[in-house]
Amino acid sequence: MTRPETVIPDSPQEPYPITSQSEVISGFGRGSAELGIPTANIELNLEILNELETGIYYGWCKILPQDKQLTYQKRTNSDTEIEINYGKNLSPQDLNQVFPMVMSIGWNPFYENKQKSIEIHVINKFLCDFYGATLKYNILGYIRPELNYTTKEALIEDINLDIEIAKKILAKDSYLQYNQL
Ligand code: RBF
Ligand code: MG
Repeated sequence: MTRPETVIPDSPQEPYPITSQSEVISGFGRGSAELGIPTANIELNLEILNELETGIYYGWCKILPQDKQLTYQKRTNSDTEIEINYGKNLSPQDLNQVFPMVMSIGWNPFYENKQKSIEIHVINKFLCDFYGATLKYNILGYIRPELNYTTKEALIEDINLDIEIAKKILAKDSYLQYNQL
């Protein structure tokens, strides 16, 4: 399938905004390492997220640190360990800001995941990760379905296009007014 054109409504339409919050959990570690586009994997903890069409969405998000003791956890399917720091390494600036985000819901056909996943790429340059933190977010619209690709570079190119589309939409007043979380 080729990438369909994204329809951009003048303002968020039903069923948006969908507002929720989830814990940042460990993923495969591919986003940062392989694609150079880190994603925060979150728990699928809301039935409406399961009912949404799989694909790529945009909205706003905010990181809420948790007051918990630092721990370590082994990734599934690999020997690497991750630090569950609950967002405590982030700067005050990163914690008091609402960021634009793109969200991927589905099976990542390029990687043939066996489990449905939800990942958020927060559009900002972070100096550290934030496993265990809570991500509060609202979804305001849909960009495109999940696609398969013949190369990793083509996937990266499409994700970068999603990011540009999301930034452009979210800069409109009718979307900007939702950036309070
Ligand atoms: N994976 C796919 O297999 N097909 C896609 O079309 C696709 N689109 C994505 C769009 C965005 C904005 C993001 C953040 C991720 C997307 N992914 C897609 C998921 C990507 O494969 C995943 O983030 C990495 O494998 C890291 O888990
Ligand atoms: Mg990830």
